[in-house]
Amino acid sequence: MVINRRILTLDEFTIQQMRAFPHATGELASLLRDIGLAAKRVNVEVNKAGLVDILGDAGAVNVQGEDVKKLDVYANNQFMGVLKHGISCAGIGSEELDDFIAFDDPVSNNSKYVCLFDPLDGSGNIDVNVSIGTIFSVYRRVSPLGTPAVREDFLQAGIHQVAAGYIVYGSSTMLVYATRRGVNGFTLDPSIGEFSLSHPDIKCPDFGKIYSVNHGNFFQYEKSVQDYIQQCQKKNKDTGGPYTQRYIGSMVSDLHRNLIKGGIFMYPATIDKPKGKLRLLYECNPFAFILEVAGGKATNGKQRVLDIVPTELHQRSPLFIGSKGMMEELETYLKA
Ligand code: AHM
Ligand code: MG
Repeated sequence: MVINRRILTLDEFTIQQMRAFPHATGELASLLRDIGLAAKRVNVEVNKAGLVDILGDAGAVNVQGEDVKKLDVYANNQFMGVLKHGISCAGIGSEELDDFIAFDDPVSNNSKYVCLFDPLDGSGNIDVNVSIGTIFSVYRRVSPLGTPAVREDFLQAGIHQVAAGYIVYGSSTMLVYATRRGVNGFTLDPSIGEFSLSHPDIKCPDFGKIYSVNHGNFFQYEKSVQDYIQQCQKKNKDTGGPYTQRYIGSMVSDLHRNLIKGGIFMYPATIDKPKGKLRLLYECNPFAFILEVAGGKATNGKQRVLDIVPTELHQRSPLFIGSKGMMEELETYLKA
């Protein structure tokens, strides 16, 4: 059997990254390894979702009044479990939990990071075999080492993220993560059960041809957003329009595609949801960080997403995110 030693696994890559930082403690590498492990476990369950009695609602309603799917609960427990038993995370916040959890044991209290995640985003799509994903973000805690994590550790502006990433359970399973140094994508190689570096140093093209938005809500959007959407549909030799509309309804898949191919994704405020639908801490901030590191932009329509100082864990925000050139075009409409 020929082993391709040029392809690095996730662990090899994160350890190699540490070589550039002689003072690195390895905590972030260890945290990413824990997340990779939980992702592999969730992947196994997602793949057999059609076979076992794991489909359907778990019978509970989460803090945001939405049905909780069984796989959401499973994924939440997996990510929480690896982080709790690891050595790098002082506590977590999750879309599926009412409040943050400080792990509060001697090792966790001496860990410098906290982690926020949406364990299974797009879970309304599970029953119909459409790609879903996990989103995570990592912050350095602001509370003193040696003490349990506190709310302020989680309520930091997105600009303070140390790392952010996602796992897309798609036609193949991929883990993509960003640090300030770059965005890298790893595809799960089922033959060895390892995430292997397949998409090094991802850059989001400045322009693309895709716009992603829920058209069903069109008449609920502000006029400026409606005008921009109509512009996307018009012939325009300067922008390359008309653009192509692609909307899976699974943010991780929609944004993964647009990150690679170039494009713009919008979840604007609507009359029914004046604050938007997506959660600032679990969905908007991690993707805003990833896209910005990759060369793109993200705003809530008024300000840069990463500058928003959150006041609540489950806060929602409108989101406009994507290729830099397309975002600048959109901004001319939003300003008008
Ligand atoms: P969820 O966290 O409950 O799964 O909801 C988030 C999802 C995103 O993945 C997706 O972009 C959006 O909801 C789709 O919402 P809509 O069906 O309103 O267009
Ligand atoms: Mg979600």
